[in-house]
Amino acid sequence: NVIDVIQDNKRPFDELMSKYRCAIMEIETKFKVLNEQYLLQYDRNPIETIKTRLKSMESISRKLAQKGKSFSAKSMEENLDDIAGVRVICSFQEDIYTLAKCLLDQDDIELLETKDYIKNPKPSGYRSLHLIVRVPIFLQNEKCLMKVEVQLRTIAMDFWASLEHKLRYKKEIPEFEKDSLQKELFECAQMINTLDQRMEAVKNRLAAGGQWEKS
Ligand code: 0O2
Repeated sequence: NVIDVIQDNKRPFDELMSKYRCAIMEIETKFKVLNEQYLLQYDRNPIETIKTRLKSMESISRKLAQKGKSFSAKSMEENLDDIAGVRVICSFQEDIYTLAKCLLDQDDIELLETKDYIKNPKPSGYRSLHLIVRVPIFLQNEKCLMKVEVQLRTIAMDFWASLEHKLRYKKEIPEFEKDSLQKELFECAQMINTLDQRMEAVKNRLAAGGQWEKS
């Protein structure tokens, strides 16, 4: 029982979760700094919002059990990559790749894994760029390297994902209705991708217009 394990020896769990909270702060600040600099250079913000979350103990224990791993602080650190999560909601698809590159070019960031669900969407229709990175955090007497899952997506992709997430976790929907809703959401994902590309094209035309005025 998870509650018993934590209550027997709470300290290692508290310390580990605190380190993940610090790692989230580090990554969030890096993106805020990039947003600030981009604004000066290009006169617009590439980031709409940043959402952060620490995985709940309930969800951590469920995931470890699914993987056949024991529940302990050490096991959490070794077997899970997404305890700390930072979701960066961008204006355009192009911003996603620009921001990812800027983050990964920083010399204290180590890339562990990339999952590009924009170039290769999931069968559900899900699109986002996922990066598993390691970032250092500096405590009073130690430096720790912590894993963080960064999800980068456009506003439109986020709009789709939040509704699809609700569908997956709503247990009272009958199976036949779930299938048809999944199909509908898959088609919406295609439309959203088309929309993202058209908006990107409009943005590029507007940017080109700016150059015409100057010349
Ligand atoms: P939460 O509450 O967002 O944390 P993993 O499950 O991480 O071991 P997987 O499936 O390879 O292995 O990870 P992946 O593909 O990187 O996806 C993990 C996270 O991406 C999910 O976290 C969701 O946040 C998001 N995601 C992936 N696929 C979908 C999808 O089809 N629809 C939506 N809405 N989100 C998706 P969690 O743990 O499911 O939940």
